[in-house]
Amino acid sequence: GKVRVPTHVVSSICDDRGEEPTYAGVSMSELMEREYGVGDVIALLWFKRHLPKYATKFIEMCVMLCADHGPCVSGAHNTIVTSRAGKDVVSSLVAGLLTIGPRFGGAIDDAARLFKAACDADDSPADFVEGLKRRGVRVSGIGHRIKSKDNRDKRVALLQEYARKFFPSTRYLDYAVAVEAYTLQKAPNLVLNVDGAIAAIFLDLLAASGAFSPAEAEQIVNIGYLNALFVVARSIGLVGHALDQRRLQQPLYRHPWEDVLYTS
Ligand code: Q5B
Repeated sequence: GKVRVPTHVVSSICDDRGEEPTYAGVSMSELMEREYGVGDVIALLWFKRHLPKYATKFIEMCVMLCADHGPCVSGAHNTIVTSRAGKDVVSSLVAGLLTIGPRFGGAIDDAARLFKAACDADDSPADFVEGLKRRGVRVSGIGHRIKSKDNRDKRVALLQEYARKFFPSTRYLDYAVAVEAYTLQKAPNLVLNVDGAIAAIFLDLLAASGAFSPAEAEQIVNIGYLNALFVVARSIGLVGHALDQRRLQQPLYRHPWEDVLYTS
């Protein structure tokens, strides 16, 4: 019989060999005819399945609400400085993206891992937080530089409101909010932040939408799909910052001496 020549690449994302490319078997024409959105495209390309409307809308909300958070955050600052150094859009974008990590925007995966393990084990919020403290580990998804108990993050409120209205279960979100109630007793800025809210609600999507098996949910959390949502979202804002600096013809950035404490 026929023997398949071994391939050097295995890919399950997009098949471009036919008349039109397909995303998880869905053709470009079908995407247009059915008026699918970016949430559907992410569902097809990343998770290789259709997700219910409330879930794709949630993904789109994450992208929209995380698209930008002003010029002062780590990512935008790096992008602005790079653009002002005369670099191209791609270099400026990448300079900003490289700041996304455990402290800034990239705490979603860790928050999901921590909330999932603790909630599944029925750990009380106090045991969860104090246990991490003993290990010298910060609670990912908790804490913000400018948001606090009295200056809530509207993005978090909007995401929570949406999940409570449309999700079949908000068990993980409820757990994250209980953790926040505990951490707020320690300091007013230890709020559930946008990374933590996305993490908890995504866990609810994985657990209760019926679209994923428990093993698939576990794999998605372990591989690290969720920080990628922030990466996709913030790329929109970072490109904006890069182009903005060019449009405004901003000169090379140099940090002022008076803002540096020289200790040498
Ligand atoms: N402490 C976010 O800290 C921040 C603690 C904690 C236990 C915690 C911090 C943190 C976890 C990572 C995370 C996502 C670094 C944030 C985002 C997107 C953004 C950004 C924007 C956007 C802020 C002071 C004292 C210390 C700490 C303790 C702080 N956080 N303890 N668990 N989670 N969070 N990141 O204010 O005893 O004095 O040593 O790492 O979820 O990135 O808009 O800016 O859209 O762009 O700088 O929203 O919370 O405070 O580091 O000086 O800590 O609080 O141990 O205690 P701060 P620090 P002690 S959302």
